Amino acid sequence: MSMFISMFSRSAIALIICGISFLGAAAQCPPRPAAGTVVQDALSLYSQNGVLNAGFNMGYSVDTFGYTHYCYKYDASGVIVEAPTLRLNPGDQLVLGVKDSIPSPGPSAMSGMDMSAPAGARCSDGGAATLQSTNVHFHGLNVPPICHQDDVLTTLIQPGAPPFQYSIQIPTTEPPGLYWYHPHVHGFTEFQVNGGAAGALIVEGMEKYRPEVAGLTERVFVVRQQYLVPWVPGPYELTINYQVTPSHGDPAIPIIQMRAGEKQFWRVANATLQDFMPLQVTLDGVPQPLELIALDGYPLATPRMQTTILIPPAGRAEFIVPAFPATTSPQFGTLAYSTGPTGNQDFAQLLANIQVNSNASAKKLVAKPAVSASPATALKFAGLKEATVTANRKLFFSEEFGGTNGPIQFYVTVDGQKQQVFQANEKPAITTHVGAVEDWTIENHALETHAFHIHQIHFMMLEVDGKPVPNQDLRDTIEIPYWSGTGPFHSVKVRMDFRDPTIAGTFVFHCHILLHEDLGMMHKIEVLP
Ligand SMILES: [Cu+2]
Repeated sequence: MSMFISMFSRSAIALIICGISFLGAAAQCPPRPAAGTVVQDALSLYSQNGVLNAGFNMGYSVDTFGYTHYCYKYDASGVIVEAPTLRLNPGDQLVLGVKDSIPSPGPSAMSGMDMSAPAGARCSDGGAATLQSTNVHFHGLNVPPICHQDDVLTTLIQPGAPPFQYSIQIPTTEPPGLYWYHPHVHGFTEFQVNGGAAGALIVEGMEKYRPEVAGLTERVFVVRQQYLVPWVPGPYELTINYQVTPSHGDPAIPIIQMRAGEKQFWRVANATLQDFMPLQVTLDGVPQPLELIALDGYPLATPRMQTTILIPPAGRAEFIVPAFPATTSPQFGTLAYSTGPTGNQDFAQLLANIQVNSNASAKKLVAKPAVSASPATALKFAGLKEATVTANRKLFFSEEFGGTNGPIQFYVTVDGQKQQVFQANEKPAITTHVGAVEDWTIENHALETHAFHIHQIHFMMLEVDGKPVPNQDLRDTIEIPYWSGTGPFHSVKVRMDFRDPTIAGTFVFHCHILLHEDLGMMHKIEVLP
């Protein structure tokens, strides 16, 4: 998307870079792991007696190579660590205080699209959204879109304000699996996710639904992405658990350790800005069979063997990696992915070398309890397949070049409505009500692949390009391939479940290429009680 650079003046870019000099030491992110070292999981924070109580401090710094780092800092008994993994059981409460310590004036004094809600409807500090404002979206959690829970439309945490308290009850029927948290201030999401502000959240109990994982060593890998200058596509690098992968020139390769003869349960979050990742584990160049257990934090009805697992930006995949003999040298990486004529280039990338040891160097990270005697209860969205559909809708992604509003505009549009970018004060593009079950067909009219995401609920996959899918997985983010310029548009048809009264309220659906979201490829949906 090289055209895009012209939207931003060189002075604006210089201003962003100049911001480095404004930094105070207190805001700095902790050092990241050295390249070519053993990949470590993030610190896990566990709920106790049904509550996980924690505090994050949002910081910012620029590393010696010029990459900006935003970071969720957590004080672990005097040691500052980044983005711990939050672990909760269904029914638990997450009490999370978030303080904004992004320096002000920080990376730039730019103030962008004002997402502030009308006076009286604001949560937290209000005011205008700037590069220094933040908030938190709990991606995938099926929880209310209201103040102090998973609201991104009216929640703004401003620098220096007292910590903002999130208090979220994890539903008792929440699917066990991998979720993630990240900032979601419209206009600035890419900036803050760029280089680091993202972490994993796990709802425990996968072994109750997928006993295949019971007793396995578990690893949590968060793949992030950083641009030298966010908003300006150019050099970028991927990181795995904050360790830089060999993106440009640096030959050091992260190391994942496994014991010889040991299967492992990997939980991988795509926390990149825009990267579609077809993941593989290879041995001597041959893709190995991976047993896919869950997608987007929802256990599959039946596990399936795949040699390639595609996760769009913001998607998650949980799978069992086969055992390898000692002295073999498997590798973990992502293939290149074509996002179309106007899309970003998603390169093939080695993420880690797997070191298979006969000794016990790879410790068992989580001692999984034996499979619980308590029966697995029905999860959220149970019975959706058989539910009566109350409405059908069609939406489409599109892009416009050379329009009056700039060189390029990104739209997601409800069929029959006018193409327009997201506005903070817009009326919801879709209004529905609690109890509705809707089938949405989402087309892509652009020459670029987009990633559809809706907050608050998962949706059931029904069709791709008009053909029923073999596996009706529950997803919260799905890729919709680009239009080649001729022939029919690609589409997915999904079933939306608005039956749960706790998700009543106003929330958003958008493209999860974060630049697109920031530029308005998003709209509101209101679910009336
Ligand atoms: Cu997009």
